[in-house]
Amino acid sequence: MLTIAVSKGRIYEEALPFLEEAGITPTDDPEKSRKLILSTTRDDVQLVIIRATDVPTFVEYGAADMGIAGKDILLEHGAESLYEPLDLGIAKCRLMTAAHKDAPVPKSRLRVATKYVKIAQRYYANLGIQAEIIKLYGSMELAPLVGLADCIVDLVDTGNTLRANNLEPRELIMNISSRLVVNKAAMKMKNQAIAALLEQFELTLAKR
Ligand code: PRT
Ligand code: MG
Repeated sequence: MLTIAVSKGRIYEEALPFLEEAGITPTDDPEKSRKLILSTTRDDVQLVIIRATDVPTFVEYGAADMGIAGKDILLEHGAESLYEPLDLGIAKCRLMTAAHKDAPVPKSRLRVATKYVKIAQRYYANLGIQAEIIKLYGSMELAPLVGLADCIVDLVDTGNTLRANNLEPRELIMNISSRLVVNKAAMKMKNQAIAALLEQFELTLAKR
């Protein structure tokens, strides 16, 4: 049995065509079902539906053989222990800094609100900027509006969320897309099955 970890929402929706071309069609819709393990039209493949941030953990420990996760999540998790054989080019966005339109240049240490603590720390350290990183779990956009932070580090797609909150994008930290990750032991033990899937995914990518 091959277990693939995916999160609900945008990653699942965009990953579905890849899975379907490999003959993997889930027998339930995760948006409607409460099941966390979904069987598929292939007896040898099941999906586990988990939070996006938990995908690297499940794959790292071998609870899932492979998974699909955003590069943002992988970098923040520190996914050195995983193989990352494929950029699926889905769920694309940009990791950016953003601030209020008329934000003054901070006089002292820059305060940055984000859920990407490690990435932000590395980013500002590389620039030689002293920054205090404040960990939030959501609604980052609120932080500059209420004086919690000078700026935020967050994902931007259309920019609508920033605009709706009178914030503007500033610096691009990196372009983000979702990657296929594979557990290292599974890569050896289930090599045939995984290699066949990878090949199928590559074919799907090549057709795009
Ligand atoms: O929602 P939940 O708390 O369960 O988990 P999650 O937020 O980690 O999952 P989800 O499904 O929202 O995102 C999963 C992955 O999708 C992320 O890890 C990214 O790799 C990728 N992705 C692509 C995005 C976006 N685009 C995106 N726009 N993830 C989040 N957003 C959010 C962003 O954080 C901001 O709040 O959308 C808002 C900005 O969008 P625009 O269009 O208004 O700019
Ligand atoms: Mg979300």
